[in-house]
Amino acid sequence: MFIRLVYVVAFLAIATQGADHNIILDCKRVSFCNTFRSKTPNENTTYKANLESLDIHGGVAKINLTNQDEDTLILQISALEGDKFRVTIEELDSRRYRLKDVLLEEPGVVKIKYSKVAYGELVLAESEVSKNRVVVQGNPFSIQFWKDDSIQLIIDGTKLIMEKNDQDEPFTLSMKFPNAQQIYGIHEHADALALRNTINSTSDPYRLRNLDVSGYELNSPMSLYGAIPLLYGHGSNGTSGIFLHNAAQQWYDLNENEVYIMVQSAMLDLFVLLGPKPKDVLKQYASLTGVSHMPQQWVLGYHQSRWNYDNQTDVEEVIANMDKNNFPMDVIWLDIEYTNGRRYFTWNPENFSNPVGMQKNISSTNRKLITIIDPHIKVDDDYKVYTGARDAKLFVKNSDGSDFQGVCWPGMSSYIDFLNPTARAYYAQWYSYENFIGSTEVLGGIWNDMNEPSVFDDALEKTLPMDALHIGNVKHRDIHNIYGLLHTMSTHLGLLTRDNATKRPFILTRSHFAGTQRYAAIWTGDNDATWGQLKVSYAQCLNANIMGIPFCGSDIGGFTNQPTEQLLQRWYQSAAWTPFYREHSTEFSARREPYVYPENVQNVIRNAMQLRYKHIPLWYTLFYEHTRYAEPVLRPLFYEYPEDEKVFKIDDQLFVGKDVMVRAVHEENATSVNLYLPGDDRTIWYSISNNKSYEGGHLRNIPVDINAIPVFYRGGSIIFRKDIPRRNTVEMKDDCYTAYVNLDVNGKAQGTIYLDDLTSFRYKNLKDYNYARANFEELDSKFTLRPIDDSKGKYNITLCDIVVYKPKSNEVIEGLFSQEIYTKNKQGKSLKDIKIKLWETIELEL
Ligand code: MIG
Repeated sequence: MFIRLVYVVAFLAIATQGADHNIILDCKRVSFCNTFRSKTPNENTTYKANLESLDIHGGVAKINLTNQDEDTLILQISALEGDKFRVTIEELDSRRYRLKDVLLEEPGVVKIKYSKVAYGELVLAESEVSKNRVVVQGNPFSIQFWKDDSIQLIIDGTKLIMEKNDQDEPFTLSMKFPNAQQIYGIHEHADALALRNTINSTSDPYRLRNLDVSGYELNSPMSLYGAIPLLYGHGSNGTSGIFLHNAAQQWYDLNENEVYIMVQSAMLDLFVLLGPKPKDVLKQYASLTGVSHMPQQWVLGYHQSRWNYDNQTDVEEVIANMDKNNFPMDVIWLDIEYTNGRRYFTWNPENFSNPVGMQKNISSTNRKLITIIDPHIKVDDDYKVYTGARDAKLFVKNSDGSDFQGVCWPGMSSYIDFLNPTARAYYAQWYSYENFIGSTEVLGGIWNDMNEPSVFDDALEKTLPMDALHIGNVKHRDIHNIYGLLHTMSTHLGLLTRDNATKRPFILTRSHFAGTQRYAAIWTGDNDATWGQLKVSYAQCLNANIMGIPFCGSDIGGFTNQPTEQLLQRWYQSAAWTPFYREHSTEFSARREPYVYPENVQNVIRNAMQLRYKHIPLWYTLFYEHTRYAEPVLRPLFYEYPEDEKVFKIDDQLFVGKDVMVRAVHEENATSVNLYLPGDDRTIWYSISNNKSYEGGHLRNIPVDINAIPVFYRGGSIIFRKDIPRRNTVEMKDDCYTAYVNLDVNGKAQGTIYLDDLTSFRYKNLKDYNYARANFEELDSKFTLRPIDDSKGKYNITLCDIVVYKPKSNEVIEGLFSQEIYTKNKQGKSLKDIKIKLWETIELEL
């Protein structure tokens, strides 16, 4: 009780004041950051590359770096399949930690067979005619990465520092993207998508160190819950990237196209992604860290959450109220209070005395349940999850070898050492139906929170101490940023095993790292009920998407404090276009389920939610395309229009796939909003919010009212929707589709549709899916659906109708567009009566 009170008070204080800078460190208080930020190597410590020392072994080039102090470092360069290079630098006697668990597999090496030294430069390539080359300059030491005839990246070796002291083994790395006009990436910060300059400013560098930051601040380089050390150097002439494969604390100082990185410890292991377009960089990155698997379809519906729904009756009433008021919903969530004293994998015997009965009731309405499971384990001799881990020595240790203990929600707790595969397997088996007593299939997913990990009584930064030990005496310092990733690996294994790998696990995680996309979705944590937080949620999820994690969302309304009705409505409208669509709020705010509001507010929210549900087929197809092409589901404008400088800083607009563009309304009392329509005078944007079409290539000011935010379909696209309002995705299953055909200037349009069994891995293991391309040409009014590949699925659909959008005149900069609705084919047969086998080609004449 005491602990609870303390944190209630702390929480309230934090919620109103922003983050606590006594607890969260800035660069000045982190010794290596403070010293490195202003330090450059001197005459004696500057490294040169001894080009004569070149030794190519197994296709990998090794070169010695030395300075006048007679320190020697080993530089290794390898060329990788798919337009990538890898660079490592370490001491001769290096004992630096080599990260495991992050990469999909050991990347395939392309052997370096060509090397040539001339004029103090060494050229390395697969062959003399290779398009990808590395040029190492001896003195001054630099490494250039070439693609075709352009330098994509230069590492400035004269700024390299690599040290060892009692606590740390920090290093620096300095680089420049010659083609770049803008740097993007290094998730996760509450800042603009287009990163700011931090060098020579009062700002700290951007920091990556996973922390439980309550009350996080906007426009800040302060680290949040996740870390993805991937960065894009982007310009209209080309894009390339780097991925620093290192999970220790790190800081990034930016200045135009230059990046200075300061890292606390572990290996300097850098992947260079040669681009040349944002799409290529992302694909190169995904080839290293993987893509997400398909979510079950219900996960794309609406999620209703709250800290906390108090008891079984509360849960059932929320669902009943949603139904009574016609709000669609797929999932109800339970936060920490459902457990017996925050002992995860148990139920509170009073308030959740009949979990099985509750889940039956949830299931009878075709809904699912998701519950929270955190990584800290209550120290309690009567709690088997604890005693089992303690006896098998599966907890993180203090530096003296005893089990680490710290305070978290349950009181004194220990922390599973997820670096240890045995510990992952141990924790995983608690998810089984036998061990997690009272759980059933209706428990469709798991929420992993507090996994930075959060430790309340740690005075500095509320997490595990740097010198805590993991298996093999690995210092926590070296793997801190992957603790959450490892936690979700274990949970994923647990859910897979629980259902004999027949169901796609769904996990929501707060902490994340590169590779998290393989296991989990993320949300943006404890945001606040402000307009600025609504705006930044787009930037954060766009950034997550270009960092390879498509499944992202923010707490609708803001976690802390109370949203105004207007803010809440705008949030529902904007979040409908982010992959993860959940309302969630802290126990210190008033209830905010949509039905507690007056009817006019309810109507706006209901419309937003229904618009989301109408587009479920689009979301589902986009997730498939992500698995197949490693394309993000949400895309910033620069991703689709990389040459157009006008889009580089836009982050309150986004693309869902490539055909839907949305502008969040994040301004209070807006009666109009400015937005940019990319493309040129041959591009048409159809607004589904005001039924006008617009020409591309212009900044526009567009009137808005509370009923809708601007949403556009791209001319040339076909979008499949299910327009009949239902209570959830399950009940939409057999509904007919409407194809929205959005003609381009040539009277043509194209789109894709994907279908499978919605829940299993048969799409992956047995090719049990259908993926088809739709085509429409105005000239002959023919609508064609053609299978894209030789998949084995046998899925039928029907079309309720086909709606064709077309500008009224040929030269419309802005004007109402015409809509033609076809419900029959030319022969007069109702479209609804035509069974479309998605594995065959079908032509409909309209
Ligand atoms: O310190 O489980 O971000 O979504 O409701 C707060 C209680 C702990 C933080 C999560 C929030 C969740 C809350 N948790």
